[in-house]
Amino acid sequence: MSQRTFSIIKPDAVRKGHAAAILAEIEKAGFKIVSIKRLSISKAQAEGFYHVHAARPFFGELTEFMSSGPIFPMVLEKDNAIADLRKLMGATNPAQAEEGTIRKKFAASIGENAIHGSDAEDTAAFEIGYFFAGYELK
Ligand code: RTP
Ligand code: MG
Repeated sequence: MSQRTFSIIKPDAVRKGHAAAILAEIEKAGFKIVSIKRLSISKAQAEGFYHVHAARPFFGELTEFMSSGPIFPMVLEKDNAIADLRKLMGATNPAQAEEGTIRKKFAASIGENAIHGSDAEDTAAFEIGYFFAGYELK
């Protein structure tokens, strides 16, 4: 069944000029890009987005990084979108990511790992609402 998920092309990938190549991988894998924009977020906005990780030791580093430059938040749609995007992204640590995955191709480290993807239906709904208004999702 068709499902929506939320993704971000992270600041490292944007800085390196990989945004279009990552979008091409996403489209090639059968995702429809429902909505996309380019913006920079504050540290406080990054903290709100990643609130589930607030107690983690890497929280400061993560939110500093996510607010370090422009990002491309987007909403993607296909059958089984949430699980399929996670598969296409590869493991959080690019050193462990499978051949052919986005993190294997474009990510440098566990901290700077090129792309975000929602991990469940409830987090996808929260994350879509964090960056997009209803009128942007038609
Ligand atoms: P994401 O949320 O960004 O799609 O990544 P993920 O699900 O694969 O990983 P998650 O556990 O949700 O962690 C969120 C982001 O935090 C950074 N991280 N750093 N230094 C570390 O040990 C560590 N662990 C996680 C990563 O950038 C990860 O994407
Ligand atoms: Mg995650």
